[in-house]
Amino acid sequence: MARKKIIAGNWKMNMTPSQAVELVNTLKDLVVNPDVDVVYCVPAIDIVPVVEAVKGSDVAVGAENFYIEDKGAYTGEISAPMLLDAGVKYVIIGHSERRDYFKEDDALLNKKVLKAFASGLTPILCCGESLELRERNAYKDWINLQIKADLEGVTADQVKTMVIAYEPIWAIGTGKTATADQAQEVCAMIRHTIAEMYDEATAEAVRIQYGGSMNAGNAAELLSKPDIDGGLIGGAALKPDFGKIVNYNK
Ligand code: 3PY
Repeated sequence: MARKKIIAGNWKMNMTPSQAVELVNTLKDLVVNPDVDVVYCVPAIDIVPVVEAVKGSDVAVGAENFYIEDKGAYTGEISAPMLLDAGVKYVIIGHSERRDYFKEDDALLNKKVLKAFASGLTPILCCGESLELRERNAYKDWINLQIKADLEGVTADQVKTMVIAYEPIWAIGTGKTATADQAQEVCAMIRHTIAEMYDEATAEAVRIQYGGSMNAGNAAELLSKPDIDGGLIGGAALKPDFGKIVNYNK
């Protein structure tokens, strides 16, 4: 069965609650495309108003992060049951900004992936290489190591439902985008790795996004590639342009 495209905005640390509602209202009629699943991954404080604002539409809401315990003395953290109760469906895990600034390593990210599944959240698991790794042609091994470590103990049935986002770090917030061929090469490699770890049916089912300066100008070409099943969108998710990305095939 053909994989349905999934376009998710990663708002990062942008949008106050009132700005968030304004943005959702601006985008309301622009993000309608029956061929695409649309997700807004928003800061924790925006979750409740954004869930309210998307009511009646097909847009799902995601979190940008969570912690692996259900509750307790973890000042500043937010748990899976809290997210679920607020109406969240997806959660970004392992964005390079969290790996880098917040020192989240593969051991923790693997626990987050397992916890997300155990709780009923769908992970959007990010992976990707630095410029240095790309330039010395070590990026494929690096990404495969990330995937294998982050998915340890995850079942084939779970992988079939999740999203993996390939985001080369050198293309994040830099305005540089991987070419469609570069992005396709890595997304195909990730699918091949999933086939080796699980089986062909799992590899065929898992949705793999490209992320890293995807915008209204380059989305159609990136999304025409056979192994690119969607996008994780940074800056362009905060503008009406997001609607053009969602409607890349119109
Ligand atoms: C970007 O496009 O900058 C992103 O990091 C998306 O997650």
